[in-house]
Amino acid sequence: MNWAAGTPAQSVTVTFSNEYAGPPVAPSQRTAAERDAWGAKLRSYVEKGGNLVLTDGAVRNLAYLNAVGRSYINTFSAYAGYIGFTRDGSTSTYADPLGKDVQQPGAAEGPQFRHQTYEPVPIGFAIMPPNDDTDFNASPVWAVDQVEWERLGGRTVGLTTADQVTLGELKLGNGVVRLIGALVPMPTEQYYHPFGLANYAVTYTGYQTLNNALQWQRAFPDVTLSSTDIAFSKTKIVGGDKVTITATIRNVGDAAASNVAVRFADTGTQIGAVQAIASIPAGGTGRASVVWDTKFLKGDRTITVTADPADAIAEWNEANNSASRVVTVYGNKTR
Ligand SMILES: [Ca+2]
Ligand SMILES: [Ca+2]
Repeated sequence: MNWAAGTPAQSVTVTFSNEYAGPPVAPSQRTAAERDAWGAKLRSYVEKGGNLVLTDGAVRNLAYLNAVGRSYINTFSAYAGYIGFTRDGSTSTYADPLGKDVQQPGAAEGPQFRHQTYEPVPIGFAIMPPNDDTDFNASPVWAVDQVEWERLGGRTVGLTTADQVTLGELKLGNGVVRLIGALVPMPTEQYYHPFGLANYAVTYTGYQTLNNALQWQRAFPDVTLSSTDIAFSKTKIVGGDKVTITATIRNVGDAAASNVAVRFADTGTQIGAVQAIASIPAGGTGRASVVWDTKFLKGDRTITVTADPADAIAEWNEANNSASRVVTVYGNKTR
């Protein structure tokens, strides 16, 4: 007991308000150029074979990546964060890799394959107004317009309200961007939250959906050739002939190969300059050739062709990049 204090208060009144009372959020200090540089780096990461998962407000990065127009990226509020695992409202997408294992015994499913992805209250979002017990939509959702998304080649796996994609994948180069529009929104102090705020409040479906989105096997090219892919412009070569050697390089990987260097050698000595093929699509072929001057040469020669000799390209298999053929150069005493 503090005898030095004044008379204790007779009563204490504590009030809570749904109105945010803190200072206004300061505008971003980033310049448009910095934002564009950020977007270009992210896009480059994806195009080189990465998997970029964008959730909640980060879905806006689709615009910074120049992948989706900003006007097609929407935000709205729902009673709780949810995704309907469907593309058309009448069939489910549970068989899609991004919908895998969502539909489990005991996992609640609403109309149109709807599953809740996060709980609103632990992260501060109200589910009813202050003075009555009606439903109140405060939980943020970010989405891309379905018509535009699919026009751009995006795959729709989930919707939150009609035509608003909240789960999907868009291929860019060798990689993918995946969006989850309702998963881990920033907690808010805007509403009554006497028991504090959690950092996130993901449901079973939220965890499973994120787990699905994080699964990714990067694609790689694989350039290769065999001895039968090496061809000569002459069937009988006589010393002094200028022979064009053509190599067919095959990309047996699952990603395109760019700037494929090809080196030709005659029994260990490089023939001409290292050649280049601008691009070989996955499953495709490209050709490179060089002129071989056989002046002063005679007898059996081993012609070796090596794709990516300096190993500038990461591939599934680095040990299948060379092949050789032995050809005979006949003497010609009159030359
Ligand atoms: Ca290879
Ligand atoms: Ca390589």
